[in-house]
Amino acid sequence: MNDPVPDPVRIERVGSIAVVTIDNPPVNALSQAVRRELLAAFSGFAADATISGIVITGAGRDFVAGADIREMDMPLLDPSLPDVLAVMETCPQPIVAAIRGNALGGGLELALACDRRIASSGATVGLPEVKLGIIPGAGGTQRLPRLVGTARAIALIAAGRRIGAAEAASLGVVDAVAEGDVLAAARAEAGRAGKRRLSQLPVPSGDPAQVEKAGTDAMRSARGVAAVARAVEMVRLAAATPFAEAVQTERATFLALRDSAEAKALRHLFFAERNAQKVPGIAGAKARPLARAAVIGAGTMGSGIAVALADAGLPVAVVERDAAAATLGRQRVREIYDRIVAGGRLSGGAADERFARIGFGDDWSEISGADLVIEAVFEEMDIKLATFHRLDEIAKPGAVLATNTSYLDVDKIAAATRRPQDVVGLHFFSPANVMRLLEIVRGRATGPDVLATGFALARRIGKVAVVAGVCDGFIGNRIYSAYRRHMEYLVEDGAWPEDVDRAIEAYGFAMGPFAVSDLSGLDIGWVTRKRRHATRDPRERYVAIADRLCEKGRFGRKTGRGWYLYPEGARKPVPDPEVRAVIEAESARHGITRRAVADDEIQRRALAAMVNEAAKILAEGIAQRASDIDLVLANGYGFPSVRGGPMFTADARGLADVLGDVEAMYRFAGFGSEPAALLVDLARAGSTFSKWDAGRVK
Ligand code: T1G
Repeated sequence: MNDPVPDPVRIERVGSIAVVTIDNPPVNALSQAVRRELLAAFSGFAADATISGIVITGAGRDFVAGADIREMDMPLLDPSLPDVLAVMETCPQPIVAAIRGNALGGGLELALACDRRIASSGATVGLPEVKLGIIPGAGGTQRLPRLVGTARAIALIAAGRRIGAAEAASLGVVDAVAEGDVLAAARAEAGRAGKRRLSQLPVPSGDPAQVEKAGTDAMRSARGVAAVARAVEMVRLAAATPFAEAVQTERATFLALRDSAEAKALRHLFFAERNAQKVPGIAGAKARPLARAAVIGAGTMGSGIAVALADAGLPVAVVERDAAAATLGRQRVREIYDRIVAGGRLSGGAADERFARIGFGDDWSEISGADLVIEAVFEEMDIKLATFHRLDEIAKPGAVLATNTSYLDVDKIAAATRRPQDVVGLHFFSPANVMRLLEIVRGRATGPDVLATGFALARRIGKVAVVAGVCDGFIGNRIYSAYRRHMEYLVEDGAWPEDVDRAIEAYGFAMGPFAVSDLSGLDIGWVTRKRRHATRDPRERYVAIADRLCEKGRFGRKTGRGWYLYPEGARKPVPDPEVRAVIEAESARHGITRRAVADDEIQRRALAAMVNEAAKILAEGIAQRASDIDLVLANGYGFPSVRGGPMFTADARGLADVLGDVEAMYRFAGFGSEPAALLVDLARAGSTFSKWDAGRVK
C-alpha cells in the first residue's frame, strides 16, 4: 500500500471560483484520505456564499482512476464515496469537473455527481468495475443512464468500456471537449452554469427492444463474471425506481460483490499485471527505439504478429522464403482484417490503413531498417538457427532480434548470432493479434534494455507481458503440458475425452484440453513428442493415445477428425466410437482396468498438475512470481480469470489440501509427478504462494 500522501486534496480560489485538485499519485485514486478531505471541502463550500462556482480536477496525468482498489481487501473505511457525493449534491454552487486523462470508476462517478463535465481531447472515461468483478458503487448505474439512456448505459457498464473524449461528448457523458486549457474552460463554465443534478433528471425513455438487446449482448460476453448480470439489473432499475432508493440497492449489490471470491480473484490479477512489469535487473534500463518492425515468416503466427504490430501504428516488413509464400502471407493478413471488419470491430477504411502499413516479400534486405525483428518460422531448431545466423548478417546494429519459439532453447538460438545480448524470446499466442499474453523469454545474455524494449512493445500493442526464463516450454507451455499429460492419464484410466472437457469447461475454462488440441492440431504436439522421444525418461508413464490418433491421420478440426469428429455442418464436435476403441486398446495394452472418473477428480487433478509444475518453475526461477504464473494461465491458456489463476486458487483452497491432491496424483502417475519441494515446504509451513511472492520479489 502506498504511503498516504499528506494533503491529497488542494483547494485554490480563483476569484469566486473554488478549484479543488485531487493530488494522490500515481493515479489520484479515491483513498480514504482523499474522501475525507473532499467531504470537508464540499461541506465548507455549501455554507460559503462567497463561492459562486466550484471546479474539481486531478493533478498530473489523470483526473481520478477510481476508488482505491487496494482498500477493497480491507474493512470499509468511512467516509464512503456515496457520502462524499451526497454532500456535493447539497452544494448550491454549480460544480464542474475538469477531466484530463483517466476518469474511471469512482472517478467518473465523482464527475457524474457534478453539474457539468469538461474533458480535454485526450481524456478517457468509463465505468470498468465489472473487470474487477464488481459494479459501480457510487451512483454510476443510476446517473449514467440519465445522461445516455438505459440501452447505452448497459452497453458501457456491462462491458466495462472506456471511451475517448470525442465519443463521450457525442453520447453526452461530457458536456464539452476543451481544445486548450481544460481547467480554464471549466472555470469559465463554473462561472456561468446553473445546477443540474443528474440524480433529479428522469431517465430518457428508450426503445424497450434496444434495452433488451443491450442486456442480451452484455450477458453473451460476460465470460462467467457474475457482476455483469448485476450491472444490467442495476441500470434497468434506474428507469423504474426513485434515485435515492435505487442507489441503496446499487450500494448493497456493490458491497456484496466486493467481498466475493470472483472480485478478489480479479483484483489479484489486476495487481499481478502491474507487478509483472517489475523485473529485477531492468529497473532503469531504457527501452530501445521502436519505429519500424519486421517479421520473418507469414504463417498463422507471423501474420497475426504483423497485424498486432500494424494495429499499434508500426510499419512492418513481412519477409518469407519465396514470393509464393509471401503472397500467401498477404492473403492471410487480408483475411484477418476482412474478418475484423465483417465483425464490425473496425471500419473498412481503418483496416485498409493498417493493412497498408505491412509490406510482403522475399527480399531479406527489407529487414535491415527494422528496430525489431520477430522470427516466426517453423518450430524446428535447425531452421531457427539458420534464420538467426542469416538475420545476424542483415539486421542493423542495435536491432532487437526476437524469436517467437514456443518451446525451443532461446540461448541456443542466440548463440547462432554474434550479438546474443540483442536476442530475446517474444512468445505470442494464437491468434497473435487477439490473445493478450506475451511471454518475454529472457536468455542468459539478453540485455536489460532488450527486456525493457519487450515490455515497451507489450504496452504499445496492448499485451500483458510476463518474463520467463529458458526451459522447455517456458512458463505456460510447460505447465500446460503437465496438465495435458495428467488429463491423458485419466483418459487411459477410464474417462472419455468428452468427460474431461465437460469437467474442465464446468470449472470455467472456455474449452477443455482435447477440444483445444483438435483446434490447434494434433500434429504440432506429435512433432514435440517425437523431438522429446530420445530424451524422455522411460520411468515416466507415457500415454500413446494421441500418437495412435495421429498415425490414423486424425489431426483435429483441420482433418475433420481428431479426438472428436467434426461432421459437415455440425455445430458441436461429436464423440467418435473409433477414438473410444483406440483408447480402450491402449488401456488394455497397459493392463489398465478402466474405472469411472468423476468430474471432481478431473478438476482437482488438473489443478494439482498445474500447481505442482508451477511450484517447480518458481523454485527454478523460470518465473519470478506465483502471480506471474496466474497471469500466464489466465491470459494465454483460458484458465478462468474469475478464479484468479492456479496459484491464487491453490492459496484460496489451502496448500495442504492441494498437496493432498498432488500426493494422490503421484500415487496414480508415479515417476515424474513427485510433489514439488516448494509446494511441500509452503504447505507444511502453513504458508501461501502470495506470501512467497511478497517475501521474494519487491
Ligand atoms: N486503485 C489503486 N491503485 C491503482 C488504481 C486504483 N484504482 N489504478 C492504478 N493503480 C496503481 C497501479 O497498481 C500501479 O501501481 C500504478 O497505479 C500505475 O498503474 C466505487 C469501486 C488508470 C488506466 O478499474 O486501469 O472505482 O504498480 O501501471 O498503465 O464504483 O491503472 O506502480 O505500485 O496501471 O498508466 C475502477 C484501474 C476502480 C481503473 C493507468 N477503476 N486502473 O494505467 O498505470 S473500482 C479502474 C487502470 C471503483 C467505484 C468502484 C490503470 C490506468 P504500482 P498502471 P497505467
